[in-house]
Amino acid sequence: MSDAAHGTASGDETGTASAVAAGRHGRGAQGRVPDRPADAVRVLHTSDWHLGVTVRGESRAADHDALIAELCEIARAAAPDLIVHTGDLFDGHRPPMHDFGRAIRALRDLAAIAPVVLLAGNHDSPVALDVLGVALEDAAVHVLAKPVLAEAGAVSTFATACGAQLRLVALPFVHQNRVIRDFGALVEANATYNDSLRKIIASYSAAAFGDFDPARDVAVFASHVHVRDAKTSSEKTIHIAEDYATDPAHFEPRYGYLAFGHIHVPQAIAGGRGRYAGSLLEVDFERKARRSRWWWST
Ligand SMILES: [Mn+2]
Repeated sequence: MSDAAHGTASGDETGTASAVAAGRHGRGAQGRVPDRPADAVRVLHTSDWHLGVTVRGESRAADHDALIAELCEIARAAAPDLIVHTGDLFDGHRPPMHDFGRAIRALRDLAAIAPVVLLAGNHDSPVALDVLGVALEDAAVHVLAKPVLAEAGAVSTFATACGAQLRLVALPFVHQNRVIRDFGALVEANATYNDSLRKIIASYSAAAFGDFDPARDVAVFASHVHVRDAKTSSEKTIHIAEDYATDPAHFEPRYGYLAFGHIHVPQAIAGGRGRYAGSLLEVDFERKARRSRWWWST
C-alpha cells in the first residue's frame, strides 16, 4: 500500500486482477482495490492488448472480451484520475473491423470512468489510431497516433480528485528508422537511438516542468519504449534488442511514475520508479502460461 503524499504518484501499489479481487492488497472500494490516500493521485496503467492477435491460428477475441470487462470493473472500483494505455492496442497495422469495434467499445467504457490517454505502440498503425481517434471524438479519449515534437501536444494536464494537477507526458513508439523524420530538428543523423531518445525525452521534460510546482503537481511519463534492463520473454526479442534500449536515467526524478509498454512481461523498471504493465493476455506463446496483469499507481 502506498502512502504517496500530495504531489507524488507512486508505483508501489500493484497487483494482478486476481490478487485485487482476492483483496490481497487491502480493502478498498467495493473490497476489490486498495484504499487510496486522500491526497494521492491514482493512474490505472494498461498496455499491449494486441487486439486481433491469433495464437497458433486461434482467435483470442473471447479472452480479450473477458479481460477487458474485468479491467473495466477494476477501473470502476479503483476510480482512477486517469487511465493510460501505453500502446500496442492492436496486433496488426490493419486491424480487423470487429477488433476496431472492440477497441471503440472498450475505450468508450473506460472513458466513462476516467479520461483515457492511448499512445501508439510499434504494432499500431498511426492511420488506424487516427481513425480510432475520430470515432472517439465525443469521448474523453486522447489518442496519440505518432510521436510529435514536445510543443505539439506531448504534455497534457488533468484535474484529479485530490486537487493536484496531473501532468502526463506521453511519447508513442519512436521507430529507429524514423527518428530523423519525426524529430529532425532535435536529433543528429549519426546519433545512436539511445542518444536520440535522451534528447527527445529531455525536450518533453522541459515542456512538462516549465511551470511545475511539486507541491501542487504530479508528473507521469508514459511511453512505448524498451527501457534498458527490462526482462523480456523468450520470443520476439529481435524487436527489442538491447542495442536500442533507453537509459532509465533519461527520466528525471520529478516524474512520480513511469508507465511503459512494449515489453510483455510485467515488471518494475527504472529502479522501481516505473513499470511495464505487461500484455493483457499471453501473446508470445510460452509453455508456461503467464497471467495477464495491469498496474496502477496510487
Ligand atoms: Mn506489444
